[in-house]
Amino acid sequence: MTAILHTGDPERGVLWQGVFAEQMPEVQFLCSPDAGALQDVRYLIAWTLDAGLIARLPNLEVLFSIGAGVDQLDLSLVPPHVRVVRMIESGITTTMVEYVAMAALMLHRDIPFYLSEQREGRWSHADVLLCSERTVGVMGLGELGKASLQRLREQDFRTLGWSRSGAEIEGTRCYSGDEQLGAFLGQCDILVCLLPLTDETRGILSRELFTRLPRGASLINVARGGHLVEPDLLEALDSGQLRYAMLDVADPEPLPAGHPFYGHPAIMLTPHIAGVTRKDTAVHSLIANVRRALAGEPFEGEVDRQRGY
Ligand code: NDP
Ligand code: OXD
Repeated sequence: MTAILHTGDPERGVLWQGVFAEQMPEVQFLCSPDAGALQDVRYLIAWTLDAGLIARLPNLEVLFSIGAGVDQLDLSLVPPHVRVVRMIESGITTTMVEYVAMAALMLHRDIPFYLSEQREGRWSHADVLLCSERTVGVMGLGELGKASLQRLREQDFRTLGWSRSGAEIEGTRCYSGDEQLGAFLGQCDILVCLLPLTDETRGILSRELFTRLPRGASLINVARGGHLVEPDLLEALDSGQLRYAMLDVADPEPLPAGHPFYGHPAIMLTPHIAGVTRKDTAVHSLIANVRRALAGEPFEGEVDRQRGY
């Protein structure tokens, strides 16, 4: 019998096992490697990988990521013929869109400034602009970047997008590639990073990039901690080149105790909760993709292993 093996959160495993039993009884759902015959496992769903486990799955065909990103999976452990599929599901998209909208509004309305004024017992004002007077630029125009831009437009922000190959998005001017990065950055009052972490994008949020933003711009990083060069962010905030940063991701996670980001008045931190894989919705995306695998149809969210996303 064909089997799918789930690793990670045991509570989620038990819940998904029940859904598979009802909706896809032809595929055995294993909640742990000891729960069945590993030679039957053709599909693995995981957040991170264990080298020992991969070696025990001789018939693995597809690795499904629990998350939208795949950089946390060490793909060097996975034989080249195994296909890799990222998670596209409404729970991640909805929570990410809500987070980006909230973060953009918080920075737009100077909430980090007011929080630190409150802590100092001061009652002072910053200038109030309209959303329509502020430009938000999103790096990465995939599933999450496009959905976030739609909400930002609905909030009346001026919006821009940037990606590798460019995109056509009504109401958002889009830029592509290294040649157009400067023109994009030069207009962003608030920059949102929604890129995958690859060899090309690691460290992209650096001094060089910050100096291309208008002075006093703010940063929202909801992608991966590895995109950010931490000392460059501290320098840009301290010099006034950047005004605020809202960071949902760090490297490593959790950020070690005593790290300068924790107490920095211009930085707001959240512990990687921007886009959350929802147990109740993600299982249906997984089932739809397993059906595609069985039918030999293309997956939703297949990763190009050469490109890294
Ligand atoms: P997609 O794969 O759908 O989109 C990726 C986008 O990034 C594409 O537009 C792609 O360009 C662009 N891109 C990739 N490489 C480059 C490059 N070198 N230069 C310019 N653009 C590039 O990803 P998602 O939208 O689904 O997710 C994005 C990331 O968000 C995930 O990889 C993950 O790291 C992060 N994430 C974080 C979460 C959190 O809770 N903080 C939750 C979920 C995801 P092109 O269109 O040309 O291919
Ligand atoms: C993801 C994440 O990639 O949670 O989905 O970061």
